[in-house]
Amino acid sequence: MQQDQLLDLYRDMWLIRAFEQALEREFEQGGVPGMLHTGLGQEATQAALASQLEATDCFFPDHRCHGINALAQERHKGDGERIMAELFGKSTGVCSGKGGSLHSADPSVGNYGDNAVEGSYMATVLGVALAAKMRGEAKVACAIIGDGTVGRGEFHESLNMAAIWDLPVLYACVNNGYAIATPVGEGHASADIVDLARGYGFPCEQVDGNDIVAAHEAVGKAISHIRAGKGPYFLEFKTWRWQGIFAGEFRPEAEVKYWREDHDPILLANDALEAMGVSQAQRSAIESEQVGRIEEWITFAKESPNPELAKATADVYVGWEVASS
Ligand SMILES: Cc1ncc(C[n+]2csc(CCOP(=O)(O)OP(=O)(O)O)c2C)c(N)n1
Ligand SMILES: [Mg+2]
Repeated sequence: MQQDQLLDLYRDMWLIRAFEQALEREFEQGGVPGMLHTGLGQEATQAALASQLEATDCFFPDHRCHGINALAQERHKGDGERIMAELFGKSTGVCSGKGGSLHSADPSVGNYGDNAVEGSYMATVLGVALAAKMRGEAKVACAIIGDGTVGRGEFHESLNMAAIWDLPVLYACVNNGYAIATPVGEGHASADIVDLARGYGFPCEQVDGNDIVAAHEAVGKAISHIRAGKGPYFLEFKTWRWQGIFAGEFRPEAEVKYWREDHDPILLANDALEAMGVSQAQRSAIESEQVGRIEEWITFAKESPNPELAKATADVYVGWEVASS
């Protein structure tokens, strides 16, 4: 990978990390409504996907994808701050503050949104892919799912149908080792999800999701395959989420140390940049620039107005406004 490209991805990863850390801080102070699942630790996987999906593609983010959502806004419309505002429930958010973390969507940048039912969009993604195929569009329809989703029936139905109809689907399975607190090897017949996907007969690959160079290359290869009309592709990203589900750490100390200190995606990219001769000062400047930018997004979100009551049902029901009493 060229130095400029790695620097761009490093910048993207820092945007995600700064976003999630600032959001976590604000959440703890009570400023962010609802629940919060962060993508901390998964920045390389997210940057690899966000940097290569076009606005005319489609992706269904999962509950840890604030980073991908923000990067998609930023890259295609230059308004990443609207994802932050959405998480704060403000009227300037991409869904006017009514979507929050799980329902942030903006199809104009390819973001078709998540919902609270894990795995449900494994079915929906087929519809987008089938429509694209029937219209002759070179669209990639991407479903970003956690390892936990693999236990849902829709996972297998989706892979099977994509295979027999040869649909342009990119399955991006983020295997962070746990669903809630269940280790992946206890919840599924294989701890390597790629083994379960292989039976459907299309290309499947497992990649180190914390290695931005490897993750970026794998996504590029998968997208080229799909755009060439060769059907679906499955990628399993091995990664780890910093955030547990409950307060306190439930994972073994050595495991935490490995992922947070020895195999952190940003530190790995930092080392790769150092090896390319990028100075510490330049790397630190990227970090400060992104941290500063995110603080501006936080201010924007905090200072934005709440949604108006009169618009509470707008865009909720198609062609039907509910009168507010
Ligand atoms: C159908 C369904 N079952 C259960 C839940 C509750 N739930 C929310 S997150 C989660 C675990 C998801 O694990 P995984 O897909 O591995 O994602 P991670 O949080 O590890 O990124 C569960 C079971 C849900 N949202 N939907
Ligand atoms: Mg998981």
